[in-house]
Amino acid sequence: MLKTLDPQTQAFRDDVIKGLSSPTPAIPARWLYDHRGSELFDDITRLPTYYPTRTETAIFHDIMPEVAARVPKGAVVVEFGAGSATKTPILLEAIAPAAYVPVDISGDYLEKSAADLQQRFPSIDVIPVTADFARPFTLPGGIDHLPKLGFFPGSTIGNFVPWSATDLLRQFRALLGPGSQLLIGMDRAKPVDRLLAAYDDPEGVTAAFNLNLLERINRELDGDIPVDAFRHQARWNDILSRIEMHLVATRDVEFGIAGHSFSFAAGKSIHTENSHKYGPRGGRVLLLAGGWTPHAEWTDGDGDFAEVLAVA
Ligand code: AVJ
Repeated sequence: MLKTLDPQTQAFRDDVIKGLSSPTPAIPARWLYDHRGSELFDDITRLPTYYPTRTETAIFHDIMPEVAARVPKGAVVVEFGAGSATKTPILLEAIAPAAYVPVDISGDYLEKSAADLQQRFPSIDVIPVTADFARPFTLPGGIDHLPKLGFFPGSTIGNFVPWSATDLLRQFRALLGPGSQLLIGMDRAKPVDRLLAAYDDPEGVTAAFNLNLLERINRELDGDIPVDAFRHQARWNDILSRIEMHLVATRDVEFGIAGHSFSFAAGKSIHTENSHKYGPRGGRVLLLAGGWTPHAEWTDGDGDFAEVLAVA
């Protein structure tokens, strides 16, 4: 039976049907973040083996005076993503911008976090924008004349394959304008055992995060995937310098989603996320290719994670 779906669910269904019909099945990583997925990701950020969040937070505490010295007074901070409750306040505190514009596709979560930040920073004009930041959108009115700082923490850029990462960076440049700056977090390449532990924790939280995608498909798209027939796997792809998350069928299975049927032989996988890891040069080249010239870069003492400030 044909059901009328909201545009978001329709886009989800189209991505899932198309993705699972491919000879190399894959589903775009953005669909991992429904309400449950966002909760599980939050749990991931506190895992002992998941180093990026705590490392970047520590870097922020160290570098904010230097960042503030390089950002003009009365700027507008545009954050790509709703903002992390721990990282965003460190930046807002340090640079005291005139306005803060968080951009996120999930309207509910965005409104909530924007309201919290507005209460905490009454002198900053908090203007949330509900949009997919990976697609062209426009900034709210009244801030055209102010200097802009783009903020893209968390190594989210690593979830985009390099050609689409450069497209995204160019789109940020077109949005913010020449002369604007970008503060971006990039995870660094490091020994494979540490990377695998970060994406396949002994507690099984990342496995639950990944498997939630199948539960979401069953919930929202009228699917009957036997979730227990899949297991989480983190793989290091050395030639592409990235962690890949997969869901691997542990036995032959057949299932249906929104009226389409699929069959997976044991061992066949669904590729659900990429997390690219950059060396110092590679990270800078990516930014340059995207139209941004790095002018300052900071890492933690172990060189696990980098924060780059670049100018358009
Ligand atoms: C927040 C999207 C950057 O790639 O490290 C964490 C997502 N996936 N564990 C990352 C993620 C599995 C995370 N990003």
